[in-house]
Amino acid sequence: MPAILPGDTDIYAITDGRLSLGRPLAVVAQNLLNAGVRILQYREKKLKAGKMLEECRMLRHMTRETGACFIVNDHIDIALLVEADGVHIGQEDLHVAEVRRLVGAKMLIGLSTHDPAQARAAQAAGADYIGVGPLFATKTKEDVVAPVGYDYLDWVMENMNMPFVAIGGIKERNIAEVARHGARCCALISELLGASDIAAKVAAVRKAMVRCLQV
Ligand code: 3NM
Repeated sequence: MPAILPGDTDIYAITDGRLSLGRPLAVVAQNLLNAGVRILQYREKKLKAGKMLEECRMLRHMTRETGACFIVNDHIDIALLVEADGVHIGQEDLHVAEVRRLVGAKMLIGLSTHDPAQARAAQAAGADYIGVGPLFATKTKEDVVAPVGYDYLDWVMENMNMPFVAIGGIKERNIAEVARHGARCCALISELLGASDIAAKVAAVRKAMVRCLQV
């Protein structure tokens, strides 16, 4: 089965143990997957590699059971070890071409981009999808660049022909506007993980996205 890309679904969920209200990763992930989330990225910046591998093995198992796409942030070695569907990297990580040499043709490579030049370079280098953001201010990512607002998203809509995921400060309250600007797949971290009822939040976010498309 080919891996699901951001263009194929609405919500791209990303883990962060520090924002999960103390709930275990297994519970948070199960809630997200039960709510129908079809792309899950493991993103933990402060854990040791051994722990990350253990957690990724668990998420790989859970995502296989539900047919969801599993992406590992930053750690190409762990992505390979657990046979993830993809790896997501940033501008300061290994170049996409080098990552491709390591992971082969089948594994998806996602690259965070923050401006048009980065988007074009990502496509030229063979990335399978790009992150487009941060749309709004966010406290979730350290060393994050200044919000790019809708200008960059609008530019991507007009000029790029590849799957992308909008990210950065996206909430239930602003996702309709993001969708109105053309985003069909949005990544939300604090909004989903910080919800006391994750399934209800996923449903509400979806509803807000769909409502905007019907106007
Ligand atoms: N990447 P929240 S913004 C992980 O712009 C990440 O590339 C970004 O978290 C980028 O939904 C971001 O809590 C954090 O704002 C998004």
